[in-house]
Amino acid sequence: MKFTLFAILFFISGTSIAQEFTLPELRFSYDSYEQGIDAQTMEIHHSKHHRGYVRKLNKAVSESKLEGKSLVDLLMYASYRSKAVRNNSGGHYNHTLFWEILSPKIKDSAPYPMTKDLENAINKYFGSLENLRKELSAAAATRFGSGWAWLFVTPNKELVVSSSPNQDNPIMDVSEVRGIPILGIDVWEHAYYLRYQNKRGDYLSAIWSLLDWSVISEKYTAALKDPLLIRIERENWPEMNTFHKVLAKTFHAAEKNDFKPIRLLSGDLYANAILLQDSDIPQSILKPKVASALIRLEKKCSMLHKQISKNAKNKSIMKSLSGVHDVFHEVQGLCHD
Ligand code: MN3
Repeated sequence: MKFTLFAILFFISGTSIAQEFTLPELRFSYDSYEQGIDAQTMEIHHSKHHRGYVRKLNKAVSESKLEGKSLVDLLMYASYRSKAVRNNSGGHYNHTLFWEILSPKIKDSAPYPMTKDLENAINKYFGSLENLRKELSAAAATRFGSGWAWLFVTPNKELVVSSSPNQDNPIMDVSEVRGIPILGIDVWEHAYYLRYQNKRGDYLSAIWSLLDWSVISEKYTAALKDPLLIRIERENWPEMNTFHKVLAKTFHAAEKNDFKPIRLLSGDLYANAILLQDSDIPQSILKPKVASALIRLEKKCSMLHKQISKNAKNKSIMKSLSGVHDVFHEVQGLCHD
């Protein structure tokens, strides 16, 4: 009886752990992509490399106590994450997208058609599909070392080509221009070395012939409507992110009765409050309430800095710092209304 109870408890806790990331199946067999990529490369890439990213991601997430976070949340704040979380969350996301957009062509049948909307957008931003191919190939070919080439949708709903190092991608806060990828090309050597060796250009032509424009079109339509675009736009506010970092360092220490950080960094905090107040507020939260809260934030930081220059007591510093913290959260609240 006891044993059964233990077995049930074990089973229940076992299922709650099962919230882990898993390796997705490929849509076709490893040998279906032969026209562009050999079966052995597909198999090693999927069953060894991608599986490795998934395994290391689960390990890194558990070590960083980030269980339960979505993959997108891990990517969004990549700059705050450990190297292992950043590399392996990117590795998992990027490869999952990569497998989805590749389809072997069935001989003599029509290629996977593109929607009119995507075709119009490509013509608008690149002139033609051929120009997009050239831009993507150039981005992929000039990416030094390992990385990815991307076609993605920005918060302004533009289509942009970029490349990123390692397993980074445009969702990450480390990217200069951010957005939702709809097409990604793996330019790590493990993606092509067996058949193409050092000829990355030949590999890129092969990938081009495998692209499934129906799937990419679906991804384009979904990206345009995805609330993640608005999140990226609002959080793509470098001055806000820098201010937040300095505030977090000083406020949380002071809460634990350590006033060294704020005494050292009050000038920094004030300087960043000025930069924040002068910065371009993201379009979707551009409202008078936000602008006036930023002015108050700057005044409070100025006052706090003056107090510290006059060597004020911890108690009054805490009071002012809490005031800064409150206004900061007021701004954050206004940003998410
Ligand atoms: Mn790869």
